[in-house]
Amino acid sequence: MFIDHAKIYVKAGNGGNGALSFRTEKYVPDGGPDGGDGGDGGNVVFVAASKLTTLQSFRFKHKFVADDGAKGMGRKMYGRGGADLRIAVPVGTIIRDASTNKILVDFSQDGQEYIAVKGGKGGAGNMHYANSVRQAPNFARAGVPGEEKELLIELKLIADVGLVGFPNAGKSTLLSVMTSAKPKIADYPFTTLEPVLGVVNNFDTSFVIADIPGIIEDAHEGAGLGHDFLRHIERTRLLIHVVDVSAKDGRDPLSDFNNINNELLQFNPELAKRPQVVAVNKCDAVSDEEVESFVNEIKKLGYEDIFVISAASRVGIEPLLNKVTELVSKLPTTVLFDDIEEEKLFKYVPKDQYTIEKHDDVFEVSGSWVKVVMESTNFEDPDSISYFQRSLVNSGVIEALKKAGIKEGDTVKIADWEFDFIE
Ligand SMILES: Nc1nc2c(ncn2[C@@H]2O[C@H](COP(=O)(O)OP(=O)(O)OP(=O)(O)O)[C@@H](O)[C@H]2O)c(=O)[nH]1
Ligand SMILES: [Mg+2]
Repeated sequence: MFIDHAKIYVKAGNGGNGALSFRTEKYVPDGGPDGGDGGDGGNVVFVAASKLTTLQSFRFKHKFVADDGAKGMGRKMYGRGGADLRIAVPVGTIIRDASTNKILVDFSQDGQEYIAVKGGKGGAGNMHYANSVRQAPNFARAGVPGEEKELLIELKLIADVGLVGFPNAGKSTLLSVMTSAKPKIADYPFTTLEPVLGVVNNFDTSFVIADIPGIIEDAHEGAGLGHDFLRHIERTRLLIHVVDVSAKDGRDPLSDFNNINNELLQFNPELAKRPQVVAVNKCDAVSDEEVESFVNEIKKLGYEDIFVISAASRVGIEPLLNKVTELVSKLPTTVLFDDIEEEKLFKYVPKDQYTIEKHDDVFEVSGSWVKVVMESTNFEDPDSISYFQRSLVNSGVIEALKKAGIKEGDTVKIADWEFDFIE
C-alpha cells in the first residue's frame, strides 16, 4: 500500500474518423461529397493542486483514458472533439516515463499543467478531397490514435512550515497538538534528534510541518547538534519560531530569540528572510506582565504575527493554527527544482540506516531509524500512515526491498507492524 509511488497507464483519445458521404437531396441526383471531419481526441493533462497532499487517488485506479473524438458525419458535420482528461496531483509530484525513467515534469507550482499524452487528430471527411478531376472522392481519412504511455508518479516530501527554537522550547509539544504526529517530548534539551513531520488538516487546507532539533548559539560552528538539519526546512514557506517565555533555566527569552535568528542568518540568509510567526510558549509558567513585556520587545523588532500559547495545555493553539493556515495558503512554494537531482530531494531518514532480513515471505526491516519513523506515525490516521509510507519510499527502503526480491503480496515487518507489500 505504498501509494506515494504509483505506476499508471495513460491514453489520449483517438481522433474520430472523417465521414464518407455524398449529398442526397430530392431533385439533386448526384450530390457532391459532404463527409465532415472527425473530432480530435482528448489529451491527458496533469494539473498540480496545492490542496492535495497524497497520491491517494492512484491507489485503486491505474488506467486513465481520455475521450475519443466523435466521427464526422454527412452534411459537412464535424465530429465533436473528445474532452481532455484532467488529473489532479499534489504540488511536489514528479512524473517519469516508466520505460526510460526520465523525469517528464516536476510540479512545483499550484495550477501548473502538463500534457502527458496528446489526443489523435480527427480524420478529414471526403468533402475535402473533391477537385475538378475527382468529383466523387470515395475515401475519407481515419482518425489518428491517441498517444499512450506508462508513467511513474512520485511524491516528494516537502515541509511547508518549519518549527525553529531553542532546545526544550516546546517545538515537539506544539507539533503534537497541531498534528497527529507523536514526536518524543521530554524535559531536557535535544530530545528531538531527527526531523519529524506532521500533517495539519485545517478547514480544507492541509500542509506539512517539520519539527527539527533545537538550535543553540554558535550552531553554525557546530555547537549543540550543529545546524545541518536546517536544510530540512530550507524550502518551507514560513517558520514558526517557538520561544520559551518562562526562562526557567535562567535564560533570557529575548536573547534566545535573537540568537536563533542569527543562526538562521548564518546558515542561509534566505531562511532568515522567511516569514516568521512567533509562538510565545509556556505562558502558563510566568506572569502575564512578563509575557506582555516580552511580546512588546518582539513587536519592537518588527514582528507582527505573535501568539501567546501554552502548547502543553493547548492554550492559544487555534488562533495560531488559523494564522499559519492562512499564510500557508497565500504564500508561494519556495520549492523550485530547476535541475532535479535525487540528493536534493527531502530525505526523511538517511539511507543505509536499516537492514532487511528475509524469512520465508516476510521481509523484516530493522534499524535505528525505525524508532524515529514509528514515533512520528499515528497508525490510526490515514494522513500519518501515508507519510510513513512516503518516508519508506524516500529513505530507499522500498527500493531495497525490491532488490531483496519482494513480490506483491509478501509481508513487510517493521517493529511490531506487518504490512502487505502492494505497489
Ligand atoms: N509549562 C509548560 N511546559 C511546556 C509547554 N510546552 C512544552 N513544555 C514542556 O517543555 C519540555 C520540552 O518540550 P519539547 O516539546 O520536547 O521541546 P522541544 O523544543 O521539542 O525540545 P528539543 O527537541 O530538545 O529541542 C517538555 O517537558 C514539555 O512538557 C508549555 O506550554 N508549558
Ligand atoms: Mg523536540
